[in-house]
Amino acid sequence: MSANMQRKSLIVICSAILVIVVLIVIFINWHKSEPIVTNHATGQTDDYVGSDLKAYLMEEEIELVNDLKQEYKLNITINDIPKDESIYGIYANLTVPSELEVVDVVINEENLEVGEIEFNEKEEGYEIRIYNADGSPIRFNNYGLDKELITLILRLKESLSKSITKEVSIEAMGLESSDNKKIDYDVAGAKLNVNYTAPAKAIGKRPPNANPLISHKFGADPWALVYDGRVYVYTTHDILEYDAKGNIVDNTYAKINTISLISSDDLRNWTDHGEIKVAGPEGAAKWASQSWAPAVAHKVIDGKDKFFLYFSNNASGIGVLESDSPVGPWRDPIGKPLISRSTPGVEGVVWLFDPATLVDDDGKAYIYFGGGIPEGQEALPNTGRVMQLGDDMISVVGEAAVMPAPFMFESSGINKINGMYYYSYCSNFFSGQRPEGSPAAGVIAYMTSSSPFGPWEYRGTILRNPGEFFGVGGNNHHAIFQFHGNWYIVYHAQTVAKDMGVPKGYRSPHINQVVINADGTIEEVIADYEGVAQLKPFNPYEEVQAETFAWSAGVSTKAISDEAPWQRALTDIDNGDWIAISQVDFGEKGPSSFTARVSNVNAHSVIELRLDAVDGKLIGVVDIPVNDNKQDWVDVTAKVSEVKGVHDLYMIFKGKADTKLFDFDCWQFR
Ligand SMILES: [Ca+2]
Ligand SMILES: [Ca+2]
Repeated sequence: MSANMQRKSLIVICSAILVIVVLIVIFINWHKSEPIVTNHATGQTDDYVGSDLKAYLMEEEIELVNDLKQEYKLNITINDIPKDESIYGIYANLTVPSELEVVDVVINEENLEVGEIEFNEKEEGYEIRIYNADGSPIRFNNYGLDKELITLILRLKESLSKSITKEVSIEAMGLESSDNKKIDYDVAGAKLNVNYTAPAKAIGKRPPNANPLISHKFGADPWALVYDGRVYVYTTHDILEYDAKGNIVDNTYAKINTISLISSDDLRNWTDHGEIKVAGPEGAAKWASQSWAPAVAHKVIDGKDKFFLYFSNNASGIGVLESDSPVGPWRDPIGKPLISRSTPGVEGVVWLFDPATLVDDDGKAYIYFGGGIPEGQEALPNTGRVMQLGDDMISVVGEAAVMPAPFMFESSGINKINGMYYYSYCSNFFSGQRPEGSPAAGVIAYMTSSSPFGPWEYRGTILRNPGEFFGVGGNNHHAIFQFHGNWYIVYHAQTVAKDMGVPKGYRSPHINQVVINADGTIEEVIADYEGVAQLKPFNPYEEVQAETFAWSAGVSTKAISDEAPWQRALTDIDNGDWIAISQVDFGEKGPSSFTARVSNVNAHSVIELRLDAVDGKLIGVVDIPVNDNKQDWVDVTAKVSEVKGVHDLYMIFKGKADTKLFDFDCWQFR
């Protein structure tokens, strides 16, 4: 045979097979269309003409709530009852996942009059039998309609620790007529999914810790500004860098051109104000390519509050932005670096960066900066500088003076404490011998003086390297500030990155308390995850920004105003993500309702309100329907059960899997 003939034969054979298969399928379906009920007692097939007996479950899906008291109702329904038979029993075999138990079976008395219900647990489910003890027939009402026969009440056996997707199904169901004759129902459609999505895992910052301050984004080289009862923490906005294959690589700092800003009035719950666009094509200072290590000063000029943000354009100069508020908007008042290579007195400074500012009691202001090690001068690099700022805060006066800081590396800090000037800095990583009384490698050390320009006396170490406390080292950077009478230090550590498994130079802001001794020395800080105590309870009865929280998992924030990008909403909300607010004071009366403002609802969602833990007591469930005008912000309200006193408040977001559920602007209890 030629190849051509072979191909033709093959086509004929395949076509014949296809025709046979199609005929078989048609034959099977034709027979299927006849309702067939098997009589198990006789083995014969009874044909209930015109009836197609089906049993099903009314519910389509159950989304489990991790609450042992929560009950789930399952209605077993049938479409018809054979009219010519007396029925003496109803039986059903159910498959129920091991996580659930049937706690009760309730007869629907509108449809059914019967005395006895038995339900027994068996392997992977339950057997149910319904009958009258005296052997009389069961009375059915409402012939000809769908009949909800019985309702199963299910509950969780124990708290769920991980996500599940399982099935509840009726394996068999039927009626017992005279002579033990069984009439089976078609149960093919009598199944439903039971789902539970475990809350997402907190990374880096875990309840009840205060450190790191946030975990939904990074933040390095922190600076703290206290204004109007709040602490504003400005940080270098570390962002993950990837190689061509999508792997996270070491932080080069090259892509950082924004400054991240968060604030708090209790040091435990932080509000995300987003990022300040500082350098690069979209930044306020387009001449600059990077924005690292900020310092921010507040000064009243001509009776008006003014804020000045000093930033490092990599290590080649220091710029300044100006604003009327601590959050923005920011503008560049001079359009060039404030401190550059041409500034008098900066010769010999290796790194022209890391500013720190002090506005003195007399209104004069100073800027401290610099770093790096000239060849062979590790013990006394003399690369730190101090300069007086002009009254306008956007100019410098005179010549920069040397800061004689032993083993200086970077990260200048300046404070006035009890009339004394404290200059603090990070020491270098020189591996040779250090004289006794010198700072160790990568620690925050300090000197004091009675004048902003010195002479300076070296006093010791304030904070050792983060590697000693958190098992992940790197550079050390800090700022010290006073708030409500106490002194604190903000610093960074790679704690979130470590928890993510990528300790590659991505840093997170931390806080610990600083104790100033009576003799003016500073007690060495023991850095830890626990951090500082919450300064006051959180008020849930005023409008709270949803971008305010102590702990979170899986969420991020986004600007909701072009003109005011610090006005934000919680976004990237997936099924199982959550936020938690620390020490919420519900008072003695307690709230009756909770309202949330949401938009971009992409799927029917809920917010579970829980106390004290991600699987703690459930006090309310906010139902969030899909709204027609997606972009609009709408208020959704839920009743809440009794709650009094102080609790951590958890908001767990639930809804369709693999969907960004909604955006969340703010909330309030009433
Ligand atoms: Ca998410
Ligand atoms: Ca908001």
